[in-house]
Amino acid sequence: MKQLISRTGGLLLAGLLLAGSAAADDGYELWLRYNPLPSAKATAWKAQVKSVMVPGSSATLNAVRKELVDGCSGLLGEKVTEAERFGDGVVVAGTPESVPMFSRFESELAELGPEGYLIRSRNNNGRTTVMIASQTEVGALYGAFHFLRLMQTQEPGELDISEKPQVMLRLLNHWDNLDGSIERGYAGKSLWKWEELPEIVDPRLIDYARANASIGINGSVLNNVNSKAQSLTTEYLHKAAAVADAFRPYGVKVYLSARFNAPMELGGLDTADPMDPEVRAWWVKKADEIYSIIPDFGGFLVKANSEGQPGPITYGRTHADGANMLATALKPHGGIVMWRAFVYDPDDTDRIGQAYTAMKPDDGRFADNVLLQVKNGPLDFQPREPFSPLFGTMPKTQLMPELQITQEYLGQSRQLAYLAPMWREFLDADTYAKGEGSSVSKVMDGSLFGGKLTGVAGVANTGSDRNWTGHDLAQANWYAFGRLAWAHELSSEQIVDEWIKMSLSQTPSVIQSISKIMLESREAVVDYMTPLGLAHIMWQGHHYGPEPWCDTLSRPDWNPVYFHRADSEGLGFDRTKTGSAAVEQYLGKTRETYESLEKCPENMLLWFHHVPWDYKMKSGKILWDELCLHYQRGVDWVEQARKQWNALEGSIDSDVFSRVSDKFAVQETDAGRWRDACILYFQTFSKREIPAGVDKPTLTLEQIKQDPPKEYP
Ligand code: GCV
Repeated sequence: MKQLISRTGGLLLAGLLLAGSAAADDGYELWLRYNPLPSAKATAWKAQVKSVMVPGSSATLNAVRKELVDGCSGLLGEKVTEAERFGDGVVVAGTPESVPMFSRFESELAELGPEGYLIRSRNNNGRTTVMIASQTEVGALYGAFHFLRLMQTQEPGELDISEKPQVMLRLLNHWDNLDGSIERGYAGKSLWKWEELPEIVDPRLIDYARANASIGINGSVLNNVNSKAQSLTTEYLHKAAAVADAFRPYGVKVYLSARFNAPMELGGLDTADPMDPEVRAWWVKKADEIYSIIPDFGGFLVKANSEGQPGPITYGRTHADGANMLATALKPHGGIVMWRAFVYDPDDTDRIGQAYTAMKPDDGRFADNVLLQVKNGPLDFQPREPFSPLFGTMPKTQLMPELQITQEYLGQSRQLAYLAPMWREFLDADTYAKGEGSSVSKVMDGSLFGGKLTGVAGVANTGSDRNWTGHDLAQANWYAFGRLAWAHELSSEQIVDEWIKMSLSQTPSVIQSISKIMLESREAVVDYMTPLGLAHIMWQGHHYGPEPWCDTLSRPDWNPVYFHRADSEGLGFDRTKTGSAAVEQYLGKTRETYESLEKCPENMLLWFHHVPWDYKMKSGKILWDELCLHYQRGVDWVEQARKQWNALEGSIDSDVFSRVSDKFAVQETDAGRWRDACILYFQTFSKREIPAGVDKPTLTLEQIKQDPPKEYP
């Protein structure tokens, strides 16, 4: 049932009318539910919002008008009309072209740029008006969404807001395959039904674009980075064009992952060498074709010479050679290349150091329409990693962080992990590239090193599940990615507070309770999966559940034993001078801190050091005991969080409540399994008793090994 029912009293009838029926809340509407506000808040906003005026008839302006009318009507619990003229209680939105009186803002709007906007309220003798203005229609749409967010998160008052995004390219990366499956997707099938396109365009694509616009996401890479050349055929370009048409009114551009050897697979050439004139000509022709079909195509994302993907190294060329060849083809059309730094070579000494070794020599060699897309950490989206040393060490290259919204290594869509705190940790990390205060966020927004292009990518957690993200609370991660991409200084607390108010409840005690659970959730996952800097000990292949004992994969650097290095002496990977020396890729104080066993933050300890089992930790306990207690703490947290969630029954929508409650039951069992498996396995090396305060495993290690965790779904 819609949450409005009991707690909003007088609004019940209006709410039901607006909702159409008392349908179950299936999570489809995300943070755009626009459920009626509590009556006191609604009454206060009604003084400021009586009608909406959005002159013009373009697809984007129609979307602005619809959003404001539907949103205000839903929130205020009564139909908000469209105004013909500007006057008391009118919310007017548009550009200086569509709303001539906005020409007075022209110089301010010019400073805010094409995506920026301002929101102003004016009070004349008790008559209030709200103006939402931007240079562009899409900017006005962003402003409209901001205003609706304000209505849900604040009390009415004077508005004087000027906003512009801190990063230019705010993209989702979809690892969607052409057969509808999604690599590392845990929420159903791909949203793009390639077999039906271009004739049939699922209306859901419009809802997807609208949700993205509401948080400022302005681009989508439609296909997996493990790409098929087929996506670049004329047939598939027309399909992508239909998707681009659906997204365009919402300011979401379409990009494609490009397979580097497409000139061979599609063009029949016998090489993909980026210096070969025929190869170069093939890409120029392909780019021309793409832009004739999708005039505002964004560009290519490329995974090259990584995990079996073709690339320029095969031909004795560099990554920059490969990227620049594609960049040259796209340049006349305004397109860009996002070249991934996720490369590693089995022959190297330490997998985490390899992106640096491969990419650093190319610093300053990439064309100005290339961004190097770098995962947040040097390994692979682990529950906790230090930041990649490439941030800070490639000052002459435009760097674009790649974050993973889908929870490949964090419990997938079965477990709660609110990721904003993890991303905050990354964005706030100090690279020391120009002394103290050289944070990763300053590399990302271009303020540290300059650069014409800035961007950030998030590997999407969306799919065809009715609630989009599998776990209802994982919607908050999609939301948080967009909000941080737009304004990277936002706190995890503010983002979750907004999301809860827009998605679940306006009741302070409920908000507080859910917010606490969500804010703590990622650290709990770290505790019961990979505490103290452990990494990559998940089950092989699907990466769900523990398999620290795994040593059978064909490449050593795919095996958990490669990463944790447990032996009779201790645990952890020595990355100091006495080990792989990968710590030397960091700069200044960061390097000094990580390098020193004493100074290294304990939450990264085993990432950088091989630590004796009886090493005294800050708590005074030895490493072994501390490790076991972290595992226990994670499990205890899940038990508590589950209870706290279950106590919310009746305070939030009953369907959302039950779905999340079911997920917590799974999380509790699986967290216990993580604890037992890891403690029993590491005990075979430490040869020590499980300390007091830690539950004794009920199964043996052999029994656990015989029962692999189930792959999604
Ligand atoms: C798309 C990890 C994942 C792969 C993914 C790869 C990448 O290895 O397990 O599924 O491939 O990263 O980011 O390219």
